[in-house]
Amino acid sequence: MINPNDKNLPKVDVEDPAASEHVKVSRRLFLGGSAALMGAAGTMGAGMGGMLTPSVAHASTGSANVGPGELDEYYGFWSGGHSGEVRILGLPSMRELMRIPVFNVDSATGWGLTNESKEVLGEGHYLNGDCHHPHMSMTDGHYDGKYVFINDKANTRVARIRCDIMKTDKITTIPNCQAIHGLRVQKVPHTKYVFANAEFRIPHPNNGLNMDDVKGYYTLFNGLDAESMDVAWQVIVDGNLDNTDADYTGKYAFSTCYNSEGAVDLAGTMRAERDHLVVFNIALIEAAVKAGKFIKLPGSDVPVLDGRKGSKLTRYIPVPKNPHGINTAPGGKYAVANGKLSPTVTVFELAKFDDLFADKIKPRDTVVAEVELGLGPLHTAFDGKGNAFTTLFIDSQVCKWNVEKAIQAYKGEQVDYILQKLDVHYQPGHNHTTMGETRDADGKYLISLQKFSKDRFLQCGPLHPENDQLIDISGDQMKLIHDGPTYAEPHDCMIVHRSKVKTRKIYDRKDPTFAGTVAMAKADGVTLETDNKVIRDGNKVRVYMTSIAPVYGINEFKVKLGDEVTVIVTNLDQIEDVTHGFCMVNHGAQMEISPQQTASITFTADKLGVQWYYCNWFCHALHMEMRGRMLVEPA
Ligand code: CUK
Ligand code: CUA
Ligand code: CA
Repeated sequence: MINPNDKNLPKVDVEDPAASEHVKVSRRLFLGGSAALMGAAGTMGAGMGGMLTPSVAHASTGSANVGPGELDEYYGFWSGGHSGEVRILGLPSMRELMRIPVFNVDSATGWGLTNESKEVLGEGHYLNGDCHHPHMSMTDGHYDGKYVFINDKANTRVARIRCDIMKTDKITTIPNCQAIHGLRVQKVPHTKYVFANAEFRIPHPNNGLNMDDVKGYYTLFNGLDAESMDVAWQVIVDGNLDNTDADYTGKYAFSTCYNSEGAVDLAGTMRAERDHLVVFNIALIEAAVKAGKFIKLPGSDVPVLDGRKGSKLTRYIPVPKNPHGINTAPGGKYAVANGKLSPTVTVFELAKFDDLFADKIKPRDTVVAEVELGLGPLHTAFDGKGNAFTTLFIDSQVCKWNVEKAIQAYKGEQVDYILQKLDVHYQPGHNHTTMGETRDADGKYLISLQKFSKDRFLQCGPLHPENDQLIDISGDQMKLIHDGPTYAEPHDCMIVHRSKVKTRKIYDRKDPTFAGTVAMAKADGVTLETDNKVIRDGNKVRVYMTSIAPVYGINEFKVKLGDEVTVIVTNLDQIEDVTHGFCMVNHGAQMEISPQQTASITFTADKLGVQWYYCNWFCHALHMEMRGRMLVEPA
């Protein structure tokens, strides 16, 4: 029997600057060492030990080809749509690198099953989610690699993903409203706030007594504190809210509204020729909160401010017609609202917002262009060179246009502001350029996310994947270079240069994601890194075990029928990529334990007799043998 705490087992210090070299060496050590210890030849040894450090993809564009073993230049963070998760793709290869469970339940990692993830999700959490807008925290308009935030339209939540481990660490349910849709971050001076639109108007209080008073319904714009993830304030608005973005001064956020009519049926939402953009003045909102000029709605302590028409905190700019996306250009000079039912985009000059709030100009005076692009403009991305790329949903095209030329044309000059239209397949929604929502827009690639793939892929039954197309925009002409099927309507994504993302190779033993479990162990007198112990506490049994490839520290443990069993596994392996699992057969319990991580799962021992558990993440030549028995005796 191996002692998992044997000091002779290979170790590697990952904090060492030469860690990658160490990891390579330790991989060989690990396999050689384990084989020697077990007296058995590791069949996967040659493969893993022979792994070379991948070379870096050359920076040229024009092809999605990234050779075997080469690394992509960009991380793409993809909303998983109504799968409720976030996915990481490599660009330009479009290879799926990782899935991050957020609002969903994930069998592979145990997200939604482990005690640590349940703490993030909250007790009695929903099993579904609907993600649309992943956005990374920023400092001075640059991605800072700290967090990715994502909305859940389905259950009115906002989640945060920690980018050092790529796991969800906070989820906040937004009170007093329904369906969080548009989400963006404050770009400057840093992401103090996450801005989140609640889409659907509801009665207040929503107690079933005033449902016919449709005019009295309203919804709220939300500012979340990015660090605490508490809702800092809410602003009541006229109409509903669709998408949002922020400027590059930190002063303003703005949201589109498609239902200024306040309708509750489809025809009603299309009645007016113009809806609006609501502009929020962050400093005035903060001052009003500080001055106590707010109300509280039943059900939360969050300060609620009145930002309806006539309020000092907001301005309403009329925009045609059921506008959808709102996108700030990388220079920070302009923002573009996308007309959806109008073939136009509306360009706002953001510097004019100061005068607008000073009542020196009228709302429409902030509009410097309103030009036709084609049918169904939904979202716009930028190349950082003055060009914009707008998806035309109905035309199934991306339209490349020049912002300054559009402004000249709007003034009446004879200029062609449309530079190119490229067919995409089919019906695009969001699009996104490399680094395009930051100051670092580099104009290399554009992603266009299509809602329909129709005939682009082998058919897999009536349900089709979406089609995410990669377009090279580095030259004068857009060039389509890759079709990427995705599952469950991603809506939106963002593309981050890999230099901005620094992930941990293994867990820090002090990681807050399992701090609660560490505290529980301490109360039980257990040291997770060394002890293998079973603690009985009435009919609750806590089984603390270590794991190191290919053994658990506990080979068998006894419980009584009906006991509530919590298994806590601490993975002592220090070798990158050696993740263990824990699965209790026939108990619906399964989880991931990555190197140096602690994870725990609770289930009822509701079956008599021998109940096997096993490691379900392939970790070693003797992975199949990594298992043990729970012996369940009659109560
Ligand atoms: S939305 Cu889906 S295409 Cu939810 Cu950002 Cu525009
Ligand atoms: Cu441990 Cu598989
Ligand atoms: Ca409307």
